[in-house]
Amino acid sequence: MNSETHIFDSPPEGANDDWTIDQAWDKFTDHEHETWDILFERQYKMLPGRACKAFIDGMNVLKLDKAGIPDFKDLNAILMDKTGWQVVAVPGLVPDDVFFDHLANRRFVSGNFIRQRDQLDYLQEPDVFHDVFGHVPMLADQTFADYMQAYGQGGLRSLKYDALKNLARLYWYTVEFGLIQEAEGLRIYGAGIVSSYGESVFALDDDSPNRIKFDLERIMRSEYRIDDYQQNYFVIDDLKQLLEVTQQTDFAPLYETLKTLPDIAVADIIDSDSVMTHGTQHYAQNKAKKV
Ligand code: HBI
Ligand code: FE
Repeated sequence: MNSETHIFDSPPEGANDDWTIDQAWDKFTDHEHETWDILFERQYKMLPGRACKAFIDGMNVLKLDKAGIPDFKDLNAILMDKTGWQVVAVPGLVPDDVFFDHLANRRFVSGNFIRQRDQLDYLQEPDVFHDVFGHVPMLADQTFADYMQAYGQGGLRSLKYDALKNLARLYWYTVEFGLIQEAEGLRIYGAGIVSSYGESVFALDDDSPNRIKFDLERIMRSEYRIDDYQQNYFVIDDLKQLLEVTQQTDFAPLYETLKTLPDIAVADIIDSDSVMTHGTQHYAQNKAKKV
């Protein structure tokens, strides 16, 4: 995800050919389980009125409020039954084709480590808290689960069209930083927001970012920042919209069109945007990414 982060060319020593490893749940120390509990406690309080319904339902059905780092065996028993997804452990970032292949087969990869206590808000690579707390609840939703698989299949195809850059932006602005308009108000479904203490408030309450209605082509032209909170968020009407637009779009001609259009800079608004909240954009700090 982060281009500065080292990615091995082949699976490291001890990993399987598909880059997975044994979670070795018994090997996590009490200290590491407590780190999960600290992060969980802090985020859990944030969720009511902020996280979308599917996320809250997913947390509950997966029993993520149980103390300690979840044992994937228990988690997968419920998740598999619900939507046919599984969580598999990997050492860290995996190559794009490997990542997409797992998604296309309804497997979500999770980093098999947890951040240090002095880095509760800062992460270079996704750890088990970001991957499990942030991503897995949404995978208990049938529509979102299908979207993630469709995304993985599309990801594999995008490599053939040399369009990874465009498709990665779709992941970024939906799966990681997506907002959803629910009847009760604006809510978070993106894992990068929901697993971040600061951004879960910023994304909904701060007056600096723009909140723009979801538009597939627009998103695939949009640059993003990995070192700070987002300045543009994209808002879907419901999860069905994500799945349908992904299934119904013929991406091959779209990629051709995209190659003729300029990229859109972070924080920019274009004429065709349906802007729900115009940001003040006074929030321009160069701080470390908060995950
Ligand atoms: N590897 N472990 C891991 N987690 C990711 O989120 C991830 C990855 N490799 C590649 C990747 N993401 C990107 O291709 C996506 O952002 C599209
Ligand atoms: Fe993520």
